[in-house]
Amino acid sequence: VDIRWLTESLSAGCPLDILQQHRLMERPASSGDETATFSMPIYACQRRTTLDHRNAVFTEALSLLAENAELSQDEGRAVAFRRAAATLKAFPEPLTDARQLRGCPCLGQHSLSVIQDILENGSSREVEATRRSERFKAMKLLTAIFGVGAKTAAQWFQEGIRNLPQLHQSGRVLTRAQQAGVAHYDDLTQSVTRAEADTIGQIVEEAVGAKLPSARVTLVGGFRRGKLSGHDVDFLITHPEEGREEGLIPKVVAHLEARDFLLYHKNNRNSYTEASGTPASTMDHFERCFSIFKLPMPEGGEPHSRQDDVALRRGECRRWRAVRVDLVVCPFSQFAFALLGWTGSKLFERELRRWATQQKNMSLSSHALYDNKQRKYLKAATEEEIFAHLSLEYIPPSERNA
Ligand code: DCT
Ligand code: MG
Repeated sequence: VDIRWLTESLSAGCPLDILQQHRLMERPASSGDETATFSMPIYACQRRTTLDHRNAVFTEALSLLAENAELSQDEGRAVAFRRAAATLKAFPEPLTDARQLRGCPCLGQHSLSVIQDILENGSSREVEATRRSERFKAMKLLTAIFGVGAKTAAQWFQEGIRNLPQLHQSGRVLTRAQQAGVAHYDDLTQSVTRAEADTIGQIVEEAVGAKLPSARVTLVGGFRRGKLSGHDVDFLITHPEEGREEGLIPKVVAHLEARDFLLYHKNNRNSYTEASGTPASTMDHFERCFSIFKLPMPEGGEPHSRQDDVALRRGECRRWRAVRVDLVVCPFSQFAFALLGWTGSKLFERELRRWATQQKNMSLSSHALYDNKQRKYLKAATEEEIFAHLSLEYIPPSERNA
């Protein structure tokens, strides 16, 4: 440990537990080389990652390879590329020389060779070949249909389906979700703006307030992290008197349907109990509604989507757009865990769980935190308390964009 840094940190009031985690940093090799100056904690949940960073060209390349691995259902490879991208998102200066990365974690041979290629040639041959590949393009297009995952898309690709007209011609029987996904494809592949998310927030608050006064609605997901656009809008709903929130989803859905705000919905009931075991799984079990909203567009506003341009040229006047919305209801005692779990980013969440397991012998989920050593659940009323249980420095939502 660097004694000067330790003394400064202690006198600045930094708790010892948080200091100990800094021992879990990659140290730059002492080579006397001026470029090797930076050290970075290993787990993304130990770092502050804002939306604006200095190395978009590298993070976009690595994210594309991660996406390609996800589409090939190669989770291990996908996570490796996601972690490498996250390291570069947290890197404080523009990268001009790979030697700057000495002391940075989660950069394997493969990621480093992609970075080196970009540094030398302005782009990576592997990334550009992937971007152009027929399989990648088709898989991206097909998985962009709501209700279609990588497994289904791979099967369709195998059968020669590359696009929506071919899917239509194939005569495949689609699920109800996929039918809605195809019907609203153009709208749902356009990103949702913050203003649209706020309008939907007002609609949801009105519906929830009508069915359960004093219930609280919180915007979560990417928008809570400060993103200006997203692929959907996520809301977490709770009520301070535990138990009052039970069965809320069907009532809210009926209220929204009566006002013509829903194009599609599927409700899931809450299936979580503490007795069902320690919270190891990444899926949560909350009462939940996956939906497609019919969002009215402001009078005189610009047409939002391509489909709208088409509709307008046809002389039709469509004054709404489709938007994916997730409603999640949680018991009040689980609110802090659900808030932390539903704020993301996905990698930040994965890293929190990995930290909990590997460094603290605990299991973290969107429902609870279980201490395997003490064999008990650790309660928390706020996200700050969860970070404290995990001996992590508190990271606000805007800095969880790993
Ligand atoms: N989540 C997670 N693990 C998953 C899926 C979701 O931890 N496998 C959490 C993290 C984010 C939150 O749920 C909402 O998920 P998304 O809407 O998919 O992510 P987002 O960050 O809101 O991204 P976008 O802005 O594109 O909606
Ligand atoms: Mg989201």
